[in-house]
Amino acid sequence: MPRSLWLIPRILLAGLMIYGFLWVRSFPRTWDDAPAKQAPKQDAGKKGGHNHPPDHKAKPKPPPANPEKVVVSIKTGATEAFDKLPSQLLLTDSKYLSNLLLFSDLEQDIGAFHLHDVLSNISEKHTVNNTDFDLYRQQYEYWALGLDIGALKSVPDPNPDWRTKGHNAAWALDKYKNLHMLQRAWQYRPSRHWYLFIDTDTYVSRRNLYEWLGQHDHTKPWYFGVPTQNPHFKDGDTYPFGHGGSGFVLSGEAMKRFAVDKAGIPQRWDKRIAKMWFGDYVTAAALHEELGLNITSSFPEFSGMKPSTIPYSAELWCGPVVALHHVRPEESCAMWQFEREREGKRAPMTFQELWKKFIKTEELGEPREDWDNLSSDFSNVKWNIVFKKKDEKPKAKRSEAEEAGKEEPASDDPDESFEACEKACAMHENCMQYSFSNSTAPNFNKNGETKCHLSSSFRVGSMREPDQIVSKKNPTIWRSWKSGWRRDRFELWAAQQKCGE
Ligand SMILES: *[C@@H]1O[C@H](CO)[C@@H](O)[C@H](O)[C@H]1NC(C)=O
Ligand SMILES: *[C@@H]1O[C@H](CO)[C@@H](O)[C@H](O)[C@H]1NC(C)=O
Ligand SMILES: *[C@@H]1O[C@H](CO)[C@@H](O)[C@H](O)[C@H]1NC(C)=O
Ligand SMILES: *[C@@H]1O[C@H](CO)[C@@H](O)[C@H](O)[C@H]1NC(C)=O
Ligand SMILES: CC(=O)N[C@H]1CO[C@H](CO)[C@@H](O)[C@@H]1O
Repeated sequence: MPRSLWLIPRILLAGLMIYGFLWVRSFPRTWDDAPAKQAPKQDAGKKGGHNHPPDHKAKPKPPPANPEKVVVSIKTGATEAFDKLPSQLLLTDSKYLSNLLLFSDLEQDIGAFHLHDVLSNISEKHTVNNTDFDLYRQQYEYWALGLDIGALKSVPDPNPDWRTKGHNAAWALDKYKNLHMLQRAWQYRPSRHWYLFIDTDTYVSRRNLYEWLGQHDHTKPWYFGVPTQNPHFKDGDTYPFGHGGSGFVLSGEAMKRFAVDKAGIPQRWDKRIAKMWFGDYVTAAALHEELGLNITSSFPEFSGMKPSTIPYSAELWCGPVVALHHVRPEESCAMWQFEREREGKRAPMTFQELWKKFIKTEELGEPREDWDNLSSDFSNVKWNIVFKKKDEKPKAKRSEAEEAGKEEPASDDPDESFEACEKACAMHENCMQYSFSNSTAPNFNKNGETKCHLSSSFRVGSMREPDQIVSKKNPTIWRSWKSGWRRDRFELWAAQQKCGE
């Protein structure tokens, strides 16, 4: 063969080697050191979010986690199991059922599915004189006699407190489950890579879950969740906890440390739980005190929201949706259908798509009475706009125009009326929506308590009948809400966003 003919295969081979080298080099970069995205964000929950990388297309993606190595546990209770679990089970693809665990407070079967009673091994000395367990005993009696266990939903919390106002006995019993649930998840499905814990009203996009888990290292101890610090629970409850309904994830390594290296944690903690508030906090406290493990934020992939309550904004617009919360069965169904419609797409389902699918067509031109678009909600802190109230020195950062030395135009006090609040929104160029409460409500930011609440995120919210204010000071006041949107502004903004496929 003439020498010149050898050249072509040589060039091809060299090209192939360079390509292979680049491929190998780029591959582990996001794989090795756990979160591909960012360093742990311990207080992200307080701020309500984090800076999501705006552009996903540049990074090579690690392969998704193997579903065989991912355990999903759903926590329920006997008073709600038959109402709430069936839709979850219907919408779970049969290929994932072998790694699905159901944890409850009564040993039962729903069709072919077994519900494990995770309270069954708690020592009698912690339950016999503990009125929190009255419901547990009653449930068993009802079950043995064939009575309607669902009726026990109305049994009130036997040890009520103003902070847990409105909760029932089933809620009070729930906190004893968490640590036992973790232990049993390992016992029934040991040595898997990932363990996800959710509630019955959590919707999980399986595809996005496996992709997201694939970006993290399961051989390191991880506790992922939506870090929450309930403002009503300050005294002594200092650890941010992963809100259970939003879903929290433990890596195989964290679970091994919990269940094997430090075996017996649930048994050692049982005596402490009566004095603690709720199970999600128990989990965070035990992981911290026993393993030195703190929560890492998985917001907004795990948001604790659903399409109508998601704070649509730049922070999450192009990011993937892994888990939603407070999702009613018919809403889960709509999500499931949507995921099937877009099944062929290469890119993961994003928040932007949820907006287009579920919100874009909503009629939000007119303000709504008895409606709370959640402008002031705790979960909206990051987007809650600090504004100047009348007769007040500016408290916080002011807009660029103001900083440039211009006098703010003389304005009404936004708290004066709904119309004044609407006007205040119009004057803040980032304001996407506003809500007005007829008595002041907290904003969880520097605004303190106001009637007008402005937000730079766009949320639909929901009907909200006037409700009685929960406060020690003035328990007789009723508060009503009215909300409005700047759909024009938001659509303009949305049209300018490019997420990249
Ligand atoms: C409960 O305790 C009994 C006796 O100690 C033990 O045999 C059993 O394995 C335990 N069950 C679970 C699920 O931990
Ligand atoms: C439960 O209370 C009864 C009556 O006060 C007492 O006799 C018994 O010792 C208590 N049991 C436990 C395990 O504390
Ligand atoms: C975990 O959080 C606590 C505060 O709650 C902090 O003191 C501690 O240093 C954190 N530990 C790690 C390993 O980040
Ligand atoms: C707010 O509106 C509700 C419902 O209309 C009413 O019952 C309540 O008295 C009002 N509260 C105040 C402080 O005006
Ligand atoms: C559907 C929904 O999320 N409704 C919420 C509206 O806001 C109030 C107070 O923030 C919540 O209690 C509701 O659950």
